[in-house]
Amino acid sequence: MPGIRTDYDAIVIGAGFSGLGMLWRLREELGLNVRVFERGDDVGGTWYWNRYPGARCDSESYIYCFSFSEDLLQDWNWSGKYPEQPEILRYLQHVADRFDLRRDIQFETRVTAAHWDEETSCWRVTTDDGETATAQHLISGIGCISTGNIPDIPGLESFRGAWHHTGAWPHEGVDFTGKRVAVIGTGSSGVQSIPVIAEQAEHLTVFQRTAQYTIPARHGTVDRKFLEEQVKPNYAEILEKARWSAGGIDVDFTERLASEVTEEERRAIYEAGWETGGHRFIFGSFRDITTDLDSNFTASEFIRNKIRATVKDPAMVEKLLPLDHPLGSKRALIDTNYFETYNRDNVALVDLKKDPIVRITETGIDTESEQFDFDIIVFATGFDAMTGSFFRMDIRGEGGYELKDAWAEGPKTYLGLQVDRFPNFFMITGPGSPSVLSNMPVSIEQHIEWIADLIADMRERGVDTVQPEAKAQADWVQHVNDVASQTLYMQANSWYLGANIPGKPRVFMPYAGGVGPYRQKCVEIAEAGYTGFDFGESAEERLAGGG
Ligand code: NA7
Repeated sequence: MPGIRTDYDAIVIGAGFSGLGMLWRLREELGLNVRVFERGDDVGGTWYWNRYPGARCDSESYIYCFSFSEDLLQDWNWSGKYPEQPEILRYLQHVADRFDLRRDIQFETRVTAAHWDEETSCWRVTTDDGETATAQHLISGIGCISTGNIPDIPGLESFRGAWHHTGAWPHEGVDFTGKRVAVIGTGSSGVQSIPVIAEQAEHLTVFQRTAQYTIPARHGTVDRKFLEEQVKPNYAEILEKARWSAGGIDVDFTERLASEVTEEERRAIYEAGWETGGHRFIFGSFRDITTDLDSNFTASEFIRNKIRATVKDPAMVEKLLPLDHPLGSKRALIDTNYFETYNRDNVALVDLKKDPIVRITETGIDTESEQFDFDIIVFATGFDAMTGSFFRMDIRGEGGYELKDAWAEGPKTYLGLQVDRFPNFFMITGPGSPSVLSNMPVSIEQHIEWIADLIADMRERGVDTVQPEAKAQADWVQHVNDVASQTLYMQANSWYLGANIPGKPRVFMPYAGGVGPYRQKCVEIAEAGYTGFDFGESAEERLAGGG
């Protein structure tokens, strides 16, 4: 080891999928001394905080897992087709216990600042208990959607009822029985929680800003036969396929084009996809619905017709029809009984585009034209995604350069992994990588392995520091923008673009080039000796230079 004396070889922030996997790899494969700081009192990350009713993952359960242990893959049995939040949390707790990870995790400890110390080439990390620890490497496993967005609506502090954000849900749960409830927001969290809350509450009013496309998940218990006969014996191949796929799952995008079939054939294919449910509706129907507006229109219109056929009240249908953006330009949603819920007598829907919220009062919510009384308000209003959680920490690189300033025009990274002038700072699924456009564990593990390999390489070379070259970073940022500009993602106001946060720069943050192509680039860069990365001097070079 070069001559750096620190408390730890690496400090990892967060004990979700990313932090747990990173800790395991650095400790078990590289033998490093690692400390994880986690603000919660247990592992889980996203799945620790998002405990709202109906919370579950949209990836199918068999593919939502770590792959580093074949025994773990074989032993763990999911019970649902999609993994539900309580079970994902149990899975991550199991991983922490099984691999004895807790002993290196300090819970209930929030990282408040991390400053690069040029004198000693290490990170000084300050936590909310007032302690400071040093480490050669700083690795963020803080997640992409972990800082809740509570809109700045006047009067919230005066509300006498209870209010909750889906991403910071009370651990003891919320009893909606006999209550008048408001849900603001119809993204993934709203679409998942609205049907469940509607069943419990006396009355539910949904406040919708953007009408959504959502596809039935066809959730149910896991298909044991499929799991035992097709998945377990073939796990390695399935995961390898996922690693090189577009979205980090083992399902290929069909090559069929919507423009090449008759209307009748198209409808039959959409119907079959609708019956299968989930994201396979998109992957399995036509390749061009994600790239070509005319083809996309056929799928969008198919879903609008499903809404028209499902929802009985024509006035409700009007509000629920997504007309202002194409399918897939915001995050594709999957649901259980979402549109059906609007047929219930105890559910009302407010279209905020026509009747915006003016204020929150002591007793409820006032829109421009109506006053509503509520006992509970649920904010399903999403997150300051991808960058918000970084900005909650005071991160400073060389010369005290603040990450906030480096990213003032939107996040700038090389490969979503590192930032110029922030040596030895790594991000797992940072902006500029496929991250939120993929099945997260696959992208997370790719970064974990890649970061660990790079650190191992540095140790072999005997160098202390690594950071991206400014030009390599600028080129990558340009490439991320170029790829995004060719997609339909630019056609909607989405959190991918920062559009949900007032004042946030409008920059498409994840990399839309696909998990497999992205992985290929990362492999090529590593194999070529980490092109675009600038390594500090080795101990030998320093000695030769008299330093
Ligand atoms: P999302 O997908 O960001 O959804 C947030 C919802 O809240 C969405 O319908 C927003 O409308 C709405 N919203 C946001 N701000 C406001 C204000 N000020 N007033 C009214 N409505 C508002 O967050 P989720 O938690 O549902 O999902 C996040 C991710 O978690 C999800 O994509 C998965 O990756 C898992 P908008 O569409 O912006 O008009």
